Amino acid sequence: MQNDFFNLEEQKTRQLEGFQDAVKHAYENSPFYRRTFDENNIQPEDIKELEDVVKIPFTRKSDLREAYPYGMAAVPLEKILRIHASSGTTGKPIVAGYTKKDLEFWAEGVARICEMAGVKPSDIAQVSFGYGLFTGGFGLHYGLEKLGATVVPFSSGNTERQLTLMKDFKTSVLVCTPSFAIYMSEVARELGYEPSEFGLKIGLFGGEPCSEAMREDIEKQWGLKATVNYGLTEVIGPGVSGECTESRGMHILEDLYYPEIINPETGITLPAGEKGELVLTPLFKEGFPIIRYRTGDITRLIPETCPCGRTTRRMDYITGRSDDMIIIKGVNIFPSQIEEVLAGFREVSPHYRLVLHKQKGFIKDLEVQVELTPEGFSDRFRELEALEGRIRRHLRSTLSLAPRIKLMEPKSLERTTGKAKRILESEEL
Ligand code: DLL
Repeated sequence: MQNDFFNLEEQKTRQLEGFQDAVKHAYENSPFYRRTFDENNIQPEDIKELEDVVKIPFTRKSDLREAYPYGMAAVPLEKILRIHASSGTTGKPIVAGYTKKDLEFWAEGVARICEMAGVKPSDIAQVSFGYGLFTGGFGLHYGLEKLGATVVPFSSGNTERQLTLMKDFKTSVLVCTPSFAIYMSEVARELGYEPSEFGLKIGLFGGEPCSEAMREDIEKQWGLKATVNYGLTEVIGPGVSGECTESRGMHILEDLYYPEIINPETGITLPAGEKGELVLTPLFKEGFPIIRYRTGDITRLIPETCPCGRTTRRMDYITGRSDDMIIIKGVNIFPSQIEEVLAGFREVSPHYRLVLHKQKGFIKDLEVQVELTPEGFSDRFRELEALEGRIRRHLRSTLSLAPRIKLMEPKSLERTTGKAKRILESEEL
């Protein structure tokens, strides 16, 4: 298996060659890219060095929607062995098709991510991501198998049974979204178990943001080492980047994926270390190649090398999606900013929801619904009112806008076995 300790010069050369091959393959085999490159007067030979990649136009989610279902294919369909899709909230799903080679590279990449997180062939890993069109279940499954771990392919849902088998099978690695890990610990306690007695050692979490407060909560509840990994269907699925045990950002498998950070408004590449939108190009993909894909995810590339010694660059934790940005009365807000403020209050739990009250399509008001912890809960109105006031003041100084706060009883917000849905819209007349 490829490791993540590269000679940096060799790495650059390999990336350039990988990028050139990816562009050539797309141009020669994908009608979509042939058309796009021709329209922009670009030939694969124009990419002579890595700096030239900016000549190539971005691929956007809308391009993939329009190509539904097979418009992005660059091989005859009989060479596609598997199809995944991501639903999103609106519009047609995004479809991804994988050849045998794509599946092999994917599994190898995920295996490396798991190894970085400290998973060993002797581990028993319970995959509690959904198996199906979502890439999480199958993606982690084949990567863990490739690593040699024992895989329990549970899929999501059925929480009580998950817990029973976890105990009986002596599961050591839990694989799911961070919000499901929190929910499982709550259910475990309700059933009279102490989560830390399950013996879990490592958590492989991903698919949605995991704030520091969530991570701490999960580690404390389960007594495990939580690691975060990142990926997306359009590019491959999970396995684009993942944390080593230093927990200081996610190492990108740079021999497989070429990262760039751009200003989401201008599309211009940002200097090293600055925060912007992540653009990714997988360098090996045969079935549905994708070049310079605008992920919508906001992060930065960390310029310093990691104390673990791996030479692959790290990306910081995702602070939001460019399309998650809420604009109220001219103020730009990311849900992660609100989450950070809430995390500073020990009286509230990591469960929250943002309700956008809209009028004629515009956001008129923002309501932050946040659940109290059992310790934070009080039947004294005055205490709750004071807490509400403090949260509101903190949010106002961070956001320059004071949202409505609604304190909710413990365990009253809906729990999820997959990705948490934090934003709701309500149209007022
Ligand atoms: O969520 C792939 C995946 C599965 C990654 C399991 C890791 C583990 P999609 O359903 O296409 O694919 O959703 C991709 O989810 O663009 C991000 O906005 C978000 N996302 C994924 N991982 C993280 C993460 C999978 N670690 C979208 N932190 C991406 C924050 C994440 N957001």
